[in-house]
Amino acid sequence: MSIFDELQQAIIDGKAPVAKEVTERALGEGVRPAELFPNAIVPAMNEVGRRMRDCEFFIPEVLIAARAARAATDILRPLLVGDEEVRSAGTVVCGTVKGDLHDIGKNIVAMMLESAGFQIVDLGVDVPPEKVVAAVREHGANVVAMSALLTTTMVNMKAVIDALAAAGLRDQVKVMVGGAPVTESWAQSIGADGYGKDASAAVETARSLVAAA
Ligand code: B12
Repeated sequence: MSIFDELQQAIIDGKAPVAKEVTERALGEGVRPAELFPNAIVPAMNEVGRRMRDCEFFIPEVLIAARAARAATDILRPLLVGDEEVRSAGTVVCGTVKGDLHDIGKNIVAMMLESAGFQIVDLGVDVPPEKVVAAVREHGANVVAMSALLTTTMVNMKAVIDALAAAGLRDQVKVMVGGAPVTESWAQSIGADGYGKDASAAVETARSLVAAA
């Protein structure tokens, strides 16, 4: 079993101490922090999602798996900053939309953006549009990055865009969206400036949006 498989299995099994130990061992063996996301953490949560959909897992198992994923990401977060050349690429206000409590993907995106040199203002989960508007104003953000994992909360991305327009800020800030149910065509239909299917794409999108501004 590779070290990636070991971490993946620890997360699926919800074993936070094992996830922590395997993550530390992987780093000790010279694995780069960013490699653990596509090779272990993201596939593990995808498998958890499949089991949830197929009724093999219920909320408690999912929460325990999420906690194990967190044990790994907590170790990786400080290491990612500075993984790439440190520079101020821009300021990103990020959050999960109102009504939605999923934050694993959003946190990974925030970490990868941070490691790519962006300043991050993370508003957390269940974020109302007014809070995004206030944060954009306060921090002079270049980009807003919104996450949604529920088909029922995706519409709240449009509410954020509308609130930015109503506040007269829409021309000053680019909006990118993502999350499992979000697609490129959805992003276009709500008037977002960009979409990313995963955290690496989020970094590429944020860079191109800032460059085009
Ligand atoms: C973990 C989880 C939970 C945990 C969340 C814990 C946490 N702290 O996040 C808990 C148990 C709390 C939970 C609750 C619920 N969940 Co849930 N959950 C999941 C699960 C299994 C995994 C999500 C996840 O973390 N994926 C891993 C991450 C890494 O992937 P990701 O979020 O997609 O993020 C990546 C990309 O999308 C992208 N990305 C993400 N955000 C952004 C933002 C930007 C700007 C960009 C560019 C890119 C980007 O980059 C990320 C990294 O690569 C999914 C199944 C799935 N496969 O999605 C269901 C799922 C999302 N949940 C679902 C449901 C129904 C619920 C509940 C309603 C269940 C209930 N009956 O109570 C509640 C809703 C609570 C609420 N109000 O939000 C459904 C949604 C169905 C739908 N069509 O809307 C899913 C799809 C499961 C299913 N198959 O039925 N859930």
